[in-house]
Amino acid sequence: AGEDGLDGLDFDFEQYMTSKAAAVNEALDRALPPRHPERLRESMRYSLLAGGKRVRPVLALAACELVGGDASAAAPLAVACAVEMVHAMSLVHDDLPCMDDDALRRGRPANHVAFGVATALLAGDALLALAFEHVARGCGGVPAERALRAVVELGSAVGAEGLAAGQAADLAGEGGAAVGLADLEYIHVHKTARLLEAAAVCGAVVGGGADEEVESIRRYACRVGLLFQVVDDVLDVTRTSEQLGKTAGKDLAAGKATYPKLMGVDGARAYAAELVASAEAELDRFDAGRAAPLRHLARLIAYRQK
Ligand code: GRG
Repeated sequence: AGEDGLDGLDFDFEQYMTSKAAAVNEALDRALPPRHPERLRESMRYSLLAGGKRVRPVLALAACELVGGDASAAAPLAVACAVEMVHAMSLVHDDLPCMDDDALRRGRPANHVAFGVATALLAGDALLALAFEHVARGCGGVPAERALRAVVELGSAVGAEGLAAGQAADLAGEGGAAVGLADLEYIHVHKTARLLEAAAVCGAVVGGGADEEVESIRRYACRVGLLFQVVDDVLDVTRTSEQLGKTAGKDLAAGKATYPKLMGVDGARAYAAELVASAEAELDRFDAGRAAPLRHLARLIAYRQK
């Protein structure tokens, strides 16, 4: 593959991503209209509607199309919006003073800085509840068994087997507990990969995917989630050494465990290469044209330079 790793992929991913993200943004705006401009609602809209690459919803829609579903139907759009609502909730809560205590998110004041801690907490709670309400409302057109599977998938990705578990493990590490490679993997699988997995699985389930197809898509998404974090850690090191004397990456500065620290930069690069190859291998069973968006996404994450 060439420098950007996209050789041989004749597909306009940027156009795909832009048009899918636009459909998601419109649906999110409809899901949470500014009808009652009270503070709680404003705070929810602040974090749901301004910015964000919409990777998770696009993954849900692409997985739906991969199994032959219609991504413009109500159910796929509903699960796509729901995963973004959960993601927005997790960012709002992650930034709170009792968690990561970050004042900035996506280049502007974090939700609790703009609206206060109590409102930010409630906005996160309300976004989480809305996610499930939204799936239930939007899945009327798919068999009830599939709608229920989507709800179970989303719930397990958020709860004590998902985001909340990952965050708890991460906080334990910050509290001084030793973090080895297995712990680091646990944190990233739960904090990052599980929601990407749920996005892809829910899209494929409501799109009518067969069980083996759904499981391939699950493995693909889990590997892409880990890949995202491994590459992030590597870029943190290379950026830092390039800008010696300038700001170090936040995690490095905080002395947090990272892949390069635990396996060396070359080891982490080799691991990333393994992850992108094994993620892509899961797509081999599908029609090449339909798999192109997800193949592209995996390579963009693997070969990104910032
Ligand atoms: C309250 C049940 C409950 C759970 C919350 C706070 C928390 C538990 C979990 C934290 C999860 C978290 C913040 C994970 C980091 C995930 C990550 C890779 C974020 C960055 O995602 P991007 O790059 O962000 O897709 P954009 O801004 O593009 O949306």
